[in-house]
Amino acid sequence: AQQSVVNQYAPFTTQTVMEFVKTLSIFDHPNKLIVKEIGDGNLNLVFQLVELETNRSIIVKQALPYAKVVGESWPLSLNRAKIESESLRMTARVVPNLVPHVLHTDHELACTVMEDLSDHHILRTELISNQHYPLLAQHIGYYVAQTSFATSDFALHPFVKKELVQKFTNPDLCKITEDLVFTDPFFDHPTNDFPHELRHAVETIWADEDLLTEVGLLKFQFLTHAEALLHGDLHTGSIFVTEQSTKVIDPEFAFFGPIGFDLGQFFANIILNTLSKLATTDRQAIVSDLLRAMEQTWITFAQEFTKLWDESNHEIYTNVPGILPRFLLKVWTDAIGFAGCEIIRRTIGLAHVADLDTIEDFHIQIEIKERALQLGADLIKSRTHLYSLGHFIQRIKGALRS
Ligand code: SR1
Ligand code: MG
Repeated sequence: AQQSVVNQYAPFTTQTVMEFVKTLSIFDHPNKLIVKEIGDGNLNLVFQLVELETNRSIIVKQALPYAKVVGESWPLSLNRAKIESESLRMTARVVPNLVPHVLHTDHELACTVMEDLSDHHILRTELISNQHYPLLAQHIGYYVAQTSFATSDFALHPFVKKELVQKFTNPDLCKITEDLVFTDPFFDHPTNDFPHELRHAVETIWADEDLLTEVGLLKFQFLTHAEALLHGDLHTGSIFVTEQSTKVIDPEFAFFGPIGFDLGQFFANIILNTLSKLATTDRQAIVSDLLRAMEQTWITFAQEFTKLWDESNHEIYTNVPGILPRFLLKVWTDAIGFAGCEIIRRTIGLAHVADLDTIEDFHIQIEIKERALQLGADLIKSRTHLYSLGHFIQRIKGALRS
């Protein structure tokens, strides 16, 4: 590879990102590029570069040394760019069709050059406008099963696993989750963001000691259960879709944690979208599709994980029949608890979701947010009793009815 003309970290401008890309021999006509900054996320710069002659395009994603959504007062390590590109390469080994293809990585400049997925749509926006993606659930269940099994102690030599745990130690980004998902929304903290009309419902959460006990326990699981390499931020804004294709993007929060966390975040964001449909008429069919999507995600995950378990011959305990069901039950229970935390934090914490915030009628928005808070708390507290998919779906249906 040619030496970069830009070789010391500075946030890219449209000019410098073009200079950088010219050094990479990706395009045949690098002098005729159109560059746009298209990032709408909370943390990074994202540039799209299109070659005029051929219409070929790529994405350059660069980490900023602070959280863009808050500003320079919230410094963040640039190492997350390395974590993201390493995680994309790692997951591509088992699910090459479900992640964007990485073309180049520059650790010094904290950036990743990757395939442009502009022919795909962001899942969150699609769900808000009632689009249905029939392959989504199978793809996500398969993604989580394959990536988690391959990086777990069930598949890896313990030395290799521990090396990977070190490589994917991601303190700054984990701290964001520890604070924004598991801590701040459950206390009167300045990062929280909710209208005063919700205050009574929020104070009910803060005063609920049983709930705080369970959230505290879930937080310690997140901190200590290094089961497998997670995506770490698997909400519906981290998923790109077309009719046929699903791409999981943005794994900068990747680290070794409890497998149920990725599933729980995905479930929570589907549930938040489902709740938002209460603001629409004629919602029956959409809601059934969303509930089925969650069921299908779990069923695919459990089937694929079981297949990998049965085929594996590395860890002797995979041959002891009682272990897999117990392990899957742990993942399931964790997923429900983590989903509850994610539902609550997306309703009253720092980072909201458009699914709820774009509900036009303010009174309906408040009513739905109250239901979201109650459902989140209920899932957290009753997670060990919701043994089956059926129990879980009934709880959600209850929240939609009450
Ligand atoms: C300061 S970052 C806020 C949120 O955006 C990311 O996508 C994560 O979900 C994080 O919690
Ligand atoms: Mg993100």
